[in-house]
Amino acid sequence: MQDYSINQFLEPSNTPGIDIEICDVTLRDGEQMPGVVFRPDEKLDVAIRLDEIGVEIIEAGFPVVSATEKSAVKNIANFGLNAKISVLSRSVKRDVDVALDCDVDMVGIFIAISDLHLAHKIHMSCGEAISCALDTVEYAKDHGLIVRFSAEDATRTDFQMLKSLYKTAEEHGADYVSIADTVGILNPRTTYYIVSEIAKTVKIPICMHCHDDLGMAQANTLAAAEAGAKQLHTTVNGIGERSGNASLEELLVALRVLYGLDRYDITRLTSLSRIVQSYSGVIMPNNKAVVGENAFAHESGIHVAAVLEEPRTYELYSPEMVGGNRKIIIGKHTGAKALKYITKKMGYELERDEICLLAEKVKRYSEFKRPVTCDELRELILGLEIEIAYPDP
Ligand code: HCA
Repeated sequence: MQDYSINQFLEPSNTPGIDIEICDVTLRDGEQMPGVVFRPDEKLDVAIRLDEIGVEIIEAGFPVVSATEKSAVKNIANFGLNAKISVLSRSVKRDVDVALDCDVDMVGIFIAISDLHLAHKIHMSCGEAISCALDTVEYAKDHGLIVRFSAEDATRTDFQMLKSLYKTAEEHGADYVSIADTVGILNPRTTYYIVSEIAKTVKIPICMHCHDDLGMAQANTLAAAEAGAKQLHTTVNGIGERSGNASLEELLVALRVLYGLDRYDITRLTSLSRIVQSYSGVIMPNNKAVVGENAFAHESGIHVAAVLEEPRTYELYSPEMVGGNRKIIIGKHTGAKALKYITKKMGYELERDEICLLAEKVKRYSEFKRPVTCDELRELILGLEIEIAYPDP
């Protein structure tokens, strides 16, 4: 495959080596997006596809939510995937028992000790909350589970308290500590600082779970990786609570293009995105990176002419790399070179003056505020005047 990564800034000092694993939470946090429900067969299909990409951990659900959820998780856990299967658990032993019934490898046990959450959600003192969490961590460890201990709302929790909580969780057997930026308050700089400081506090690996309320989930997740976070949380298409989570496809492509990490099969990303759009009903905007309809679409005459000669002029990475397609759009900005190329592909050999005439017609029709379709272009080539209704205002 063609190397698309021509980047003068990719010096080792600018892009430190990173050692990460992905924990995809589409089937848990993704499904918490209002209105999203995955059927058990859909959950299994998504889990298989995540496994084919090479995602190391799949958070398959929150099994205490319902009997159907529990059986869907159990089915995934017993399907024989390479990925470790994890579930979310509150800091109560009953949730761990349900996780054990599901035959999962790992459990993410969470508690919030930010003042806001203690006062207005869990209605406990900080000491009580910590003691519930630690008991649950110990219980899960005693029952053979890999334990990720997560401080929910970590990024609005007093930092000394947070560090001491992580240290204590490590002493109680947690295998990972997890930073949940539950309301997406971080930016890359603060993320880097927090992860670096926590890395000085605990020896066990750190996980980063980012939300996108300020549109920085993706950048923050990368900053966490640069600061030494091991486990990065993602969802397909970035779906999740409110504005969602860091998106799997954007993260894996950034890791590939900027950090040279090539162990994931990212050619499967576009098809996975389409499947999740269909199962979730959450349709991606055209300009979504990597998987949006426009990710490799070109209309401007200048761009198309260059892309036809050398795609890297206007594509950072190739559509093939992520299982997508390049599209040349015919519209207001279309130039002669693009029309020559397209009409040739359609089987026409047009002279220069015919191309110029066609370009004028295309510009006129594009005033209807949408691209000209191939059928319409054919009719224009044949010299027919075609009827196009103006779209409703
Ligand atoms: C939630 C919980 C969580 C947990 C994150 C984690 C969050 O809000 O439902 O497992 O680390 O964002 O705080 O998703």
